Amino acid sequence: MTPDDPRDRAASKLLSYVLRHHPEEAGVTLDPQGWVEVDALLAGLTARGTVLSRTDLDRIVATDGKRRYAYSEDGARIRASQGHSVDVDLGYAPAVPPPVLYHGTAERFLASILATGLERRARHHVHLSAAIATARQVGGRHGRAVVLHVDAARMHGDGFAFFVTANGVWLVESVPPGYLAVP
Ligand code: HQG
Repeated sequence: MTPDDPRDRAASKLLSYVLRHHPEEAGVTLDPQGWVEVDALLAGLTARGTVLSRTDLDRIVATDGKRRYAYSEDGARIRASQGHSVDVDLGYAPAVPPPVLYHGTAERFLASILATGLERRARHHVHLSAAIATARQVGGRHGRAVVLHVDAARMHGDGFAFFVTANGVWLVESVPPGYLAVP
């Protein structure tokens, strides 16, 4: 979370929680593509004790380091660009991935990953990064980071569908062990 203000950071965490996992906690529902009316969201958060104005929300959306949230074209709705556990279809079109993508994880997960491949766990997809540095940061959230190299070119050739989110995260259903390398 990159907003400078600690209150913005806390609000951004709450937004992720609501928009990806528990919209009911703010008294709102997501439409099938994950969108929620901004006015309803702000009213729901306020009722729950987090008073957030449209100006606050605009600032959080604009300063989030991973560009986690996106407004609809008319600015009336908002959604998380990725990371949901609730059932939404974000409508991303399949895309041709770069030849190599990276996945950061914790060292202690490595043996299991090399045995069964990367699984999506609680999320809709396995998340991959185009940049090693990003993958290392993602891995560091779980422990001592290790970066796996994913042979995306071969996976794509073998028929795996890849998607890229509005904030540049690459998504794929799973990565079988044969496409993984630990440098
Ligand atoms: C691991 C953040 C054992 C996987 C980041 C990961 C990302 C396995 C953990 C986004 C496994 C799941 C996603 C297997 C996968 N055996 N462990 N077979 N398969 N794992 O948090 O990729 O801040 O659901 O390596 O920047 O860490 O939310 O996924 O360590 O883009 O916007 O299971 O979350 O973005 O952890 O992170 P997560 P992730 P946000």
